[in-house]
Amino acid sequence: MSRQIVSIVGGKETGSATTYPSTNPARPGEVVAHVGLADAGTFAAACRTAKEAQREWAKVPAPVRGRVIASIGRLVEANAERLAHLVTEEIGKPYAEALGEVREIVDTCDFFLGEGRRLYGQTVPSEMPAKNLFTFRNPIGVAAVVTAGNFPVAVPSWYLVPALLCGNAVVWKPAEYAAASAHAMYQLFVAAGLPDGVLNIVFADGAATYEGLEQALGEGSVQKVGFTGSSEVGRKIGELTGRHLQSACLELGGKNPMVIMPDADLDLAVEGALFSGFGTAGQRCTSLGTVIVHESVHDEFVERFARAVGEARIGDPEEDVLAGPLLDQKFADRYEEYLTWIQPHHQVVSGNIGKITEDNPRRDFDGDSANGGGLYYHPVVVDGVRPTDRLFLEETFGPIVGVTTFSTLDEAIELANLPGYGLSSSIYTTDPQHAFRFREGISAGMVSVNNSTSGAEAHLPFGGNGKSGNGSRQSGMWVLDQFTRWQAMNWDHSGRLQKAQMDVAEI
Ligand code: UN1
Repeated sequence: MSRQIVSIVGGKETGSATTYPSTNPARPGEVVAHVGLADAGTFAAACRTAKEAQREWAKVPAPVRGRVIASIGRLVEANAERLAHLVTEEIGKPYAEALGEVREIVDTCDFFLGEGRRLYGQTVPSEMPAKNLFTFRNPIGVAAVVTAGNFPVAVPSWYLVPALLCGNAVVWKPAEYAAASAHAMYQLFVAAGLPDGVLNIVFADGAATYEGLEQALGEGSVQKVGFTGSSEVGRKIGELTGRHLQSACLELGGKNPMVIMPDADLDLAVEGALFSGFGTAGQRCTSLGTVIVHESVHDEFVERFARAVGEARIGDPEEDVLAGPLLDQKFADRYEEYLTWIQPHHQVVSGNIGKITEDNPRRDFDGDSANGGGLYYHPVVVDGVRPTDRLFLEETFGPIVGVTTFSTLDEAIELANLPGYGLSSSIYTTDPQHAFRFREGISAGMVSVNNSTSGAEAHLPFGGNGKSGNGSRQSGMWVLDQFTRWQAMNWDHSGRLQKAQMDVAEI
């Protein structure tokens, strides 16, 4: 049954200029929600409304705001299955993963609810007698949060929960193709007791969002932009925010490497590569891009990996499958473009490529492949990838993994850093020396040893360097620095004017 949804600003539904159909990628003819899209003016107005509401919200004591976060966590937990089924229906994420994604919102709330009773500042010694120095964390004001649809609820919660806890108001612009999931999560958040205007949801296309953001930044009603999406758009958001002397928290793409040492447990490595490369149909920013395997174990690894990929269950995301369909038609179109990057010097070792149809079938496939069917694609492993290939250098958001070889660990690290992203990475080895040398040399924000490139836990710093972001971190206690600004206070009770650097106490 399809729904009609529109933006909600200051607790009120707004009108919309156009409508976007968010469809079920397993059955593209099926509309999950008709989404009313707002214009740039509505986006900017939402930021002004948020600015008003923020003043009162900031006055609510942080422990009380923490209790609201606790209620959000409980409400999400109580509605976890309903929300997860909606995520599966709208973006085709396998149900077990969707439930895990909802779990990640609860984890984030669990982590931050206690922060309401901490949110520590410091007392700092002064260089002068009878003078006290303090630091305080102040809310920044309004955060505009623009999120992707591959994690339509968990990743937004990484921004929303700490931003709200710290006393900020939020204008959230979710991806249109995941709007119903976002809308359902929004309703749970506000039902937990957020005053009107503190959290606003605006559905808009990219151009209206950019224009609205520009206006809001110009009017001084946005102090932080949180953005998860492509490196290309992230660069534009970073430039726009910088022009207005505000900062952006950018979580962008990845070309995440997995290094397999000759001493690795190959069974474990195959399992890790399979999940990293093809879980979520390869559509995580942490998905595996290239396997960099030692030349001595290359043949054996590739043979086992190709077999595992061939046997993996792809199909109906409500079932127990490794991957369902791609997120949306626009991602399927882009993925078809990535397939054209396959060169004559490459060997496709996984079998068929392209969309799974009756004419291009896959064994054990249990999705709908008839009449154009769902957006299901063959998982692809490409061997013989060279460091100069597009397939090696650029992010391919979808089920395609490259394989290349190395002879020394230094060479592997150099290859792993070459594409210039720096989000996640992984090494399979039984030698701790190798693991630590890799950790030191890799430019990624996240390093796994004997585990997948994807699947970070919600209380660690999540984020990347280089083309993967501007060094900001999206989760755990580190995110508090995104949503608060430090204020320093000095209090002189000596009864005279003591001048810093000039009146230095003698021993
Ligand atoms: C993303 O794809 O934007 O670490 C985030 C992971 C997930 C989050 C991915 N917890 O793979």
